[in-house]
Amino acid sequence: TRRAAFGLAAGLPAALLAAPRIARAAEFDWKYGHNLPVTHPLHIRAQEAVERIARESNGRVDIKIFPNNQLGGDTDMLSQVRSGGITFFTPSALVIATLVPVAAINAVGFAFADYDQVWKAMDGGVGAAVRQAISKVNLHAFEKMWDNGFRQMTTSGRAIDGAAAMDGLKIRVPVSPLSISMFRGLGASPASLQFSEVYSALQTKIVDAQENPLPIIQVAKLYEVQKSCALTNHIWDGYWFIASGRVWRGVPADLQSIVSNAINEAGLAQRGDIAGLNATVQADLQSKGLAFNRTDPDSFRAKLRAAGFYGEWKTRFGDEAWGLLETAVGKLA
Ligand code: X2X
Repeated sequence: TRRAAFGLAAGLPAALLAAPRIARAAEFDWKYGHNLPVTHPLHIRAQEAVERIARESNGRVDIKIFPNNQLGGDTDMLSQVRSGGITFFTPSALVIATLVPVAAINAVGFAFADYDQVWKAMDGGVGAAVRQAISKVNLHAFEKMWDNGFRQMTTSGRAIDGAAAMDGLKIRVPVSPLSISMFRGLGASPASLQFSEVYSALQTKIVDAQENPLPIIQVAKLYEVQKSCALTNHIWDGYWFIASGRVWRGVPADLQSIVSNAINEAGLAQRGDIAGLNATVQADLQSKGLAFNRTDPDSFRAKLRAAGFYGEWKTRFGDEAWGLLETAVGKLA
């Protein structure tokens, strides 16, 4: 909401005069909601960006962060950012795909071999196509995608040692048609739940398994309710930093560039944080009792191919988007 700035009233205590951000209302007073604990690099770097934006805008922009699903789960925050109830949200590609189907293109099973391929695609043609599609539903996506990570599978039951172990596995996946299709293709029994419900669903054994990048398993303490982790790297997932299109269009160009620069640069720093964590997080989770095993991606890929997964999603995404992905990663289907 845009508020008129008012001058400092005479007689305010000196402490308030010394802290103009507190003493006067900002011209732009915005809310940003996300689904992660405050210990995750996404929150930490977003917090830095918010402080930088306040500073560089001389207090004209005040963004308040609501972390950890305080405003509701992903589905709720997605509708709030569409209605303008909140100004910013960071949905995973999987989640925004419920609204913008092509946004799930980066999550095609076993598409990316490594981060070089990921950032080449997401900072290049694939990311540009997705942002274009996001703009059509009246949302603004900032240019640099933030890292969630390569997703790994954990379970409280027997270790997932290969694709055969997927048969009948009760596994939580995000609210994502692609995830449901992929895990059905692997023979599992997937259930869509918002992230806000995952810990308790695992604890009460509503589901036995879940899949997420290791930094999330760490900060959300999922190791407390899971026994083993299969390093599958089955999906690379990232977060789009999005703004309400209506609000964004009303922001003067000078402030747009302050906000965009701060958010995009924070996103690049956040990618570096996840890269750093990727080097240490497995040892930390092991020390907390989570057992790890490697898996052979070929057994999973073969099962997906046999289930028609690649053919189906090539059709659903369309030749153009699929072609952009294949430009980055090589032939898929
Ligand atoms: O819900 C999840 O699993 C998470 C945290 O990875 C997403 O935001 C998709």
